Amino acid sequence: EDDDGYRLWLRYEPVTNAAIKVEYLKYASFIANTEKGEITGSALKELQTGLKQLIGKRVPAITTAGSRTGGVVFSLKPATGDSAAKEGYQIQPVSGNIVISAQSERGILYGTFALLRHMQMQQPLKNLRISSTPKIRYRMLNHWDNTDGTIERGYAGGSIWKWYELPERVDPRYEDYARANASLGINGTVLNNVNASARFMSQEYIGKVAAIANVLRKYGIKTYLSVYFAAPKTLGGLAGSDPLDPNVRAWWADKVAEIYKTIPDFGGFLVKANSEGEPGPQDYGRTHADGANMLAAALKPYDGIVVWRAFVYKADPDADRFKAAYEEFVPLDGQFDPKVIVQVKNGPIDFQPREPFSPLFGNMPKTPLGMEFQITQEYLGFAAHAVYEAPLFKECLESDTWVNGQGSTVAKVIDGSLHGYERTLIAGVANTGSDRNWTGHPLAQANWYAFGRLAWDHQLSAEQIAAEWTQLTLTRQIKSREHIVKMMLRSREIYIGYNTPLGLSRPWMGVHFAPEPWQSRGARPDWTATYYHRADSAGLGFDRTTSGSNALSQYRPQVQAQWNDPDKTPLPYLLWFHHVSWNKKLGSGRTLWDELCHRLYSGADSVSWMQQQWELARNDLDTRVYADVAGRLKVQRREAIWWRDAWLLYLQTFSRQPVPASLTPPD
Ligand code: GCW
Repeated sequence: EDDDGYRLWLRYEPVTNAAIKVEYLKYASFIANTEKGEITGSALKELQTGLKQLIGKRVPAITTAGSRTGGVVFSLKPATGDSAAKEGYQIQPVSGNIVISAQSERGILYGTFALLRHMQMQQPLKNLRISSTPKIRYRMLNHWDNTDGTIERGYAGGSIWKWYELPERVDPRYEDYARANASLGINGTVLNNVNASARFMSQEYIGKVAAIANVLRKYGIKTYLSVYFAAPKTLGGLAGSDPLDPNVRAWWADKVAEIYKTIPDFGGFLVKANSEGEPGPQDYGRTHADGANMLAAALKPYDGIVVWRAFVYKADPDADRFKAAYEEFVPLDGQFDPKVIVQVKNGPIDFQPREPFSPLFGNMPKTPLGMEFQITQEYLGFAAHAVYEAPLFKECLESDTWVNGQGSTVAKVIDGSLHGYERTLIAGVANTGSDRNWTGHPLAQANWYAFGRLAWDHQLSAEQIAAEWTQLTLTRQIKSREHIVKMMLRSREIYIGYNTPLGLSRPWMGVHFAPEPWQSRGARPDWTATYYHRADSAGLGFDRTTSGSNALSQYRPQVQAQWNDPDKTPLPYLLWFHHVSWNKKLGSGRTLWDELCHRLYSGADSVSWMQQQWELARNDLDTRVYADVAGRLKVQRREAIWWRDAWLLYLQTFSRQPVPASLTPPD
């Protein structure tokens, strides 16, 4: 059996429950597909593949069911609703058949994957009634992949895009990538890094991109590109790239026309501008809105959109980076073209293990704001540590911004229900690479899965998704599944425990893996660790109240009230907002120093607990997957201790206190 993880959650293992198999066979005489479209063709192919493996039967395709019963029927209805209704699907038994109905081919495809998911979990079909529509319109992956095959912040090998052999050779893996995404409802993908090479705008690369787009299209996925803002100058040979210069505007209009001639359903552009040294409109004294609107104008004749990132901050030692995106973007609210979506990272700093939600959410009512989550584990232990991210995603989505009173959650901002955004978006920075199992760490597949499931329906729970994924991917045995799900659900909190407890942030520089909290203010102060955690002899943490940077003022009063009093701030957020003295008694009854020691120790110790959970599931796991994860957990255990000790030895130089004896029993 091919259990190297390549098949992800689409393994279609034979159904073992005899009664269920009998029931499934009752609906396996035919698949009726009246449509001749490419996407329903993919749905048909997937269903045939799935059923062959699940129940061992090759199910013939027919064009219409007529009066026949005992099959699966694709029923495409006229499109009447909005875009969400168009992508949704219904599945139900109707006079002896299972009918998948939808208003678009995509809906049929998503319904087919939902049916297959149901069958992989050996659920009965009798009384099956599923009706589902996506809550967010653009559900995308962002790849940070480069032309040379490397991936920025990628930990699962090189890029799956083989630029050097495209467009002539099209790797079959692109189709499996598309299947996996479509099975979750992901409908867009940005192929290249936001630190973009201008080469992607060259005729040569547009041809390569088109070859990939031809594959993704069959699975309802649109292709997008990141753009290098200065391309008119560097590639086009113009004097500059000023967004208000008519020559520059004409260059982009021509470029867009060229792209659409080759890729008629091109999705649009993703832009990182005036951020971390990337060029942008500010180089010409223009605003983010000027830059975004210029690209929107070029895209005007087409369906494509502009996704403009709000990840900006300046090298100012006196500024608080926390406040930067809000300060630059809120004043521009109302100035963006309707084709523009502003994409905001979940937190105000940078994908830390725990951040408060970005204060931009809720504060740009006239501009659709999209969510950017990072699936790849840049700050979560790469592919060495097991961290299940759904709790992180959910924590942000469920945060209450209070902008329109209680219940104004971040989820309601990005799904458009709070401000009536017409275009809504959620993006995940991909964790996929050329490793045979796609994500390096076998359990990191669950993060790709969880992102996709939440992009479709942010109301699903982290637990439900973990249980589903484990069952589809690792084992159907309930006991073992429970051990794994328990371990997944606690994994992020455990990581935070030994890595960034109590609201610490950015204890790393460089590659973002090793503990380096001692990195002090250097040439670029905001690229040193001490800028963030502010350890000194008095205490630890960043004061963001009125006595400090007052970043809290960017939130509504009710949110401020949760975080502005150090005595009331929930401990997980404490050091995000307060500089706390070492001996201050916290709500836990311990001093700050003792609490830190406690959390660092229990975090590191809990990795052993994770190892135990994994051992308890061993008998129901594939031997290779078992061994792979067991090995990585050993690495994680060693590195958790390394993190703990690095923090403690460093902070001790300020606190001048011992680690409580209860934590370090003599051996
Ligand atoms: O977290 C930082 C990363 C950079 C990344 C940047 C961004 C793509 O360290 O590698 O660049 O964020 O999101 O633009």
